[in-house]
Amino acid sequence: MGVDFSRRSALREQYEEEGYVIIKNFFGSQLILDVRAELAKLVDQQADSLLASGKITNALPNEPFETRLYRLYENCLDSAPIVFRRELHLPSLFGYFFNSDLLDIVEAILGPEIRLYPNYSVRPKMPEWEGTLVWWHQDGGYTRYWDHSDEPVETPDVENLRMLNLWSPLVPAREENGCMQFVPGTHRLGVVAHVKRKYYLEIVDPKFTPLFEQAVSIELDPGDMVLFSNLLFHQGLPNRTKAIRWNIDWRYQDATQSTLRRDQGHLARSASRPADVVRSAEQWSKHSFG
Ligand SMILES: O=C(O)CCC(=O)C(=O)O
Repeated sequence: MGVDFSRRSALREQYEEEGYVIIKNFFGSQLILDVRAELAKLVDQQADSLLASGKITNALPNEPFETRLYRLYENCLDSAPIVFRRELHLPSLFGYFFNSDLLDIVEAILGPEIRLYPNYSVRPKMPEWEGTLVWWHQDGGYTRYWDHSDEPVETPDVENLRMLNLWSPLVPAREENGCMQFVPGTHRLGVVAHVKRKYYLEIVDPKFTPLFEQAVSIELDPGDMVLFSNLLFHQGLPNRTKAIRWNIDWRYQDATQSTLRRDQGHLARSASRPADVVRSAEQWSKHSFG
């Protein structure tokens, strides 16, 4: 495909203005099928362990990808996985995380030294469960207050992180099944205070809450993606359907900076350390989370 220089500049301008930019039809249908097939194997493993623990008696092998994990856990949603992370060193995900057309766009925004930040997830957003309700927040809020421990820890320098978030659905994401919402332009506000909720952080300062009325729903189809700032106010709506809203989200960072974490991520582009760049699906599947 390839994204030419003037298109990359236009995307960058829109990203800087609004704090996000949507790109439709970016990932191909075969890649999406491959990812879904590999994730279906993770769901098989979940079914096996539920069977082994006696929590279910039927592994529902014929249930579709869109519903199986939910049906497996519907009587014990509290123990359902909220995200997959360590499991994501799957060959197909190389096609998302290290996609060279995507990295060209990322390079236009972050510069030539790029790492995949050590925070990449697949979220099976379940119907009707508070554990998958992501309140209004900035990702920078997590980096500052609550990223690598159970308790909030104040981390300085978050505003200076040159970081870019990506989100792409594996099923159509609509308001009804819990698509994300953004408040355009809020990436200019710096990192604001967040409070800790049971599962997530939330922005509750009345100085900022009127901004939520300007929320835009980010409805996307598989293959589409949205790039957004780690400072943009965003939330995930409740999933009011009976199916799972599966998505992938991941982040890139200027690799010359500190991750502000113990984990160092994985190099995606580098002129200074070319030997450390992840170059193939096979290599990716041999690495581990971190
Ligand atoms: O997927 C969602 O509903 C929310 C995801 C999110 O907040 C993020 O990717 O930063």
